Amino acid sequence: MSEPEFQQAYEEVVSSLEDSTLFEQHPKYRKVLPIVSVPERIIQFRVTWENDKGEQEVAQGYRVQYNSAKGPYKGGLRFHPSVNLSILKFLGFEQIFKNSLTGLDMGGGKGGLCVDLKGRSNNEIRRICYAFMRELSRHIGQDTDVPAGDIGVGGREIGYLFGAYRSYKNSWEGVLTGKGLNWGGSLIRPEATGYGLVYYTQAMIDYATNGKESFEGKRVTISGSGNVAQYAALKVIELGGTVVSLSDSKGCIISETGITSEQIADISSAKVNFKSLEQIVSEYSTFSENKVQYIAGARPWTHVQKVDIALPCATQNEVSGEEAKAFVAQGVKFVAEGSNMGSTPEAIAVFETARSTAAGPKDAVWYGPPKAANLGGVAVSGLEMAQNSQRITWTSERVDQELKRIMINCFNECIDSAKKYTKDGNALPSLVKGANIASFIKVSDAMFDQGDVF
Ligand code: NDP
Ligand code: 8G0
Repeated sequence: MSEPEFQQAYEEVVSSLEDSTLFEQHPKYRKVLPIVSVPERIIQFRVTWENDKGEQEVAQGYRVQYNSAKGPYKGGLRFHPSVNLSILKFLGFEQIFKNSLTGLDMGGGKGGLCVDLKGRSNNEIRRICYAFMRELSRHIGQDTDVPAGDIGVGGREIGYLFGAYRSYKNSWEGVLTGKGLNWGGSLIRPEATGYGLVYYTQAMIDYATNGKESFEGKRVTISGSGNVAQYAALKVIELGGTVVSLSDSKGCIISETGITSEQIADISSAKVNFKSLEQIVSEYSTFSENKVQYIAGARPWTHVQKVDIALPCATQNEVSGEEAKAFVAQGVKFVAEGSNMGSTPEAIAVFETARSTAAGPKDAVWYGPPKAANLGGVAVSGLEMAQNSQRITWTSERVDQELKRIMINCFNECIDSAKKYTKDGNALPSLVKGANIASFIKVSDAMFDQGDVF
């Protein structure tokens, strides 16, 4: 079967490992690859509901339960017309390794539904979520598999999915994360991926400049305008940076002086109602007071100038090799991925070459891979599970502090593993190789201990 996205994610991990000294130093780890690449279980199911016109619709639902050596399967649900098994396998495979880097007890999984929710009524969205959970509820549970949102699944959908689970199973339990704050959710979960991405990038800046620079005064290009992009942008602004772009599936907005937090608040409320950036820019007063440029059908990358930092936060393969070259040419020094597999392999190669051939840390381009840079979301999901088990709620200060600690720990682990196992490690460590090696060792050791690999 042709599974291009999964193949791409798998090959990135394998090439990091093959480039390292891990297999030379410990040949047993090679045995893990053919085992860990096969999901423990894939559930594929029919989802059917009545639309607002009284017609029956049907769509394909999935849950890929990839690996449970380190804890219950954990990972989001994507509701998007592009959803297929290759995409969910790539996301599930990434999730296994990412989750191990959080330091919390979580396995890896991913699921979703091939559907476009855009333009559907609240009632129809509720019926779709209930129909999806009618089957999924047989396969998940707080100690088995704990899904959350992802593209197309936000707080509203998690509410309906949780209500459906509760009703079908007669059980109120921490079976989903990203829940409402008044019914078992964790403070800072909505913010976690975007905030964590910025904390990870801060650690990159710190390392490269020996603590001399920060987000203050930096120009940042961001793609996407959903959950991850919004909170990354707000944190960049809070830390004194300028957000020069955002985007959606139809186009991008560019602001030389910086998109404001008021504009982001308007985007946030309009996106729940499926408005495009083009509509938002023409309808909301925050955009008439503070003009931005809208470019239809384009990603922001080659339309921004004098940028220091790039944070892709929309979807997979949204940075091409050519766009990566344009970043390097204009002096971008930090790229960190909010989206999963945001960069193509060609783009990663461009960034990694610009790191390994640099004269020193300050001249290098630092590439923060998604399985490290965006793990803040699933990390706070793990903290939500911990709070649910204890039946208590932590303060936002405590969750935010834990999130920072987890992001910085993860950064240090990436650096340490790159130094220990890569040939060019000591001078300018590769974060992508470090993340792949560190996480592969953690997952592999758990699999050996439990007899998954022998
Ligand atoms: P949202 O659904 O909230 O937002 C997605 C954004 O990306 C929207 O602006 C959407 O545009 C745009 N987008 C989606 N698909 C495409 C496409 N094919 N081409 C161009 N633009 C597209 O999702 P999230 O913000 O939650 O997720 C964004 C990325 O971050 C994903 O890769 C996700 O896997 C990853 N991620 C999310 C985490 C989380 O906690 N939510 C955690 C870790 C990673 P439009 O509005 O037009 O639909
Ligand atoms: O919280 C989660 O399990 C979750 C949700 C959406 C995306 C991700 C991810 O790490 O990609 C995790």
